Amino acid sequence: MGYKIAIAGATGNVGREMLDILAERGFPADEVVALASRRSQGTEVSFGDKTLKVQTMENYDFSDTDICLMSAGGDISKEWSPRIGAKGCVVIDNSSAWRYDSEVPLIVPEVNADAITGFTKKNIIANPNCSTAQLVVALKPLHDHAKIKRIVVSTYQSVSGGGKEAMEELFNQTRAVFVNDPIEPEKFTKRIAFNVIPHIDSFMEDGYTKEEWKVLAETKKMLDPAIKVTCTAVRVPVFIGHSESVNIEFENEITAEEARNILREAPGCLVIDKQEDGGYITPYESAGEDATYISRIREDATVENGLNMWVVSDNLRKGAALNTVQIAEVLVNRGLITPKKAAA
Ligand code: 2RA
Repeated sequence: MGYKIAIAGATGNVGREMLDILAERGFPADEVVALASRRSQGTEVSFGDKTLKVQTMENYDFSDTDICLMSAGGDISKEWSPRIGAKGCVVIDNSSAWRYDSEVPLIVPEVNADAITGFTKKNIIANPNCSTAQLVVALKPLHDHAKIKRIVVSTYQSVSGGGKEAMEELFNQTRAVFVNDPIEPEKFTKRIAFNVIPHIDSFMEDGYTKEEWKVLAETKKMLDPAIKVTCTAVRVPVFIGHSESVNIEFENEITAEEARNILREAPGCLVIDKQEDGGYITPYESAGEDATYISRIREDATVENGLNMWVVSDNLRKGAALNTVQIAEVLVNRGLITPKKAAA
């Protein structure tokens, strides 16, 4: 007997990816339901070799659904997740609405799967921001070995993190450059084609952006509150794949070779670090893949016990949809939920 799964936000970049990943990984679902806003009602989305007709959330009764994978934005999640949770359906939410709630576990299975048991308080589990997910996958095994004191992260984030319209804006602006059409930024604050923008999400009082703050708060919640984190988040004209330059200061000694060997064995990590032309990963190559790739691992002689590295992953997969499905797999594999149908 399998589970009944709903995908809320099924027509978005991440929702479609969730459907693909559930099918690819053979998630034990008897039934998968695609949900979205009224605007998308009747739209068709693919699930494996099937086509699903999108239904509206408003008209859907979650009572017999076991898990809702939600990627419908923070405002919708704030309103809907508690209601869905109250129906006994566990929500795994991809927005930032619940990540910092002490009664909601924030989970990357390779990092803190054991914290998942806290989900019963609200029946909600939060998925981290894309830039944090890949970062903590790479940091966790190094922290376990040599204890991280401080990290400096500079992100190079693809436009797909901003949704389908952001991808269209990059495409249209790139075309406009070649045909000499005028360029009017719409979703982005400045031109994104052949440019980089040091601004993602809204500005906060201290001059950091919300995206930068998320990296800090989520790393502390999932990995270790004692780690000092500072971040600069930058949007780059890449369609899929977030990259990060990470400078790490450890409490204890660790060499680049030791780090390489630890990361080679670590869950979710793939080291590509040949220290020669092309012997590293780029975001283009990470698209459609599940791994968190680590390249350019080297010692930083400017601090005691310092390492630098380059971390790349498909932001729609490990940064969002894949991690959400992996959280659902933890619930199932640890026997933390049983299909409602079986109980009936
Ligand atoms: C972005 N972090 O890349 C966001 C998506 N969650 O804009």
